[in-house]
Amino acid sequence: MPEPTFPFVPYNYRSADVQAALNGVMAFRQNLAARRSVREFSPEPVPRTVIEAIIETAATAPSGAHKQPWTFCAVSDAALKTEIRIAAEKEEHESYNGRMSEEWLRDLAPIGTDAHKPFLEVAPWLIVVFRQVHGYREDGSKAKHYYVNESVGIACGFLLAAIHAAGLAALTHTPSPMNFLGEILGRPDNERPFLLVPVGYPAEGARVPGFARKRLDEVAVFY
Ligand code: IYR
Repeated sequence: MPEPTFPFVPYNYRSADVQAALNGVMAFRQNLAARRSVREFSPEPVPRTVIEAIIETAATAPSGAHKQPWTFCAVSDAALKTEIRIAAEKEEHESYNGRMSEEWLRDLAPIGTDAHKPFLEVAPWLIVVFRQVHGYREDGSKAKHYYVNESVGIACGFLLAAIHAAGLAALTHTPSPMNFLGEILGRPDNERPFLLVPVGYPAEGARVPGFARKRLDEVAVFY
């Protein structure tokens, strides 16, 4: 290995023993397994401090060459949420009425989604995650970013886990196409919308599809 130029610091994070490892991962698994995508939100406000802590957690994700190629836009402003809803529903309407294949519509039928997206106005926060296709140096020149989709995807996983840890619910929403998000939020030209995540408490009486997850033997192969 070449001599690193970063100042290196000691790192000795580890479980005490196998039992502690199992206890740790089982508790984490049980907690994460209770996370569900929610489409019916309560309008109950969520303090900005909670959203800040959630975003700080997401931003601990690893990234290509540690470029941290993400921007998290947290929207609670009602007028902006309305603007986003109107633009999203316009695109979704086109999608559900012609752009999506028959197979796609059949696959979504069990979940019961349609072009109607009230949660974009009802949820107290919309976190819009942008991926930075490149960065800008102080002098305005372009800086390369690496593995942007992988990095931002991992950060979004951390984001969803943090939202759940805060006792809140979220939806991974991808209106398509979603260029309108950069326009409405006035984002710079190096940013592309990646994911739209409404955050809040589930509405009273909210329900989610009663589906099961794949078992270990269906998702893992050991060699
Ligand atoms: N983006 C659309 C359609 C949609 C697509 C998939 I794949 C889903 O898992 C759910 C919805 C919408 O949000 O309705």
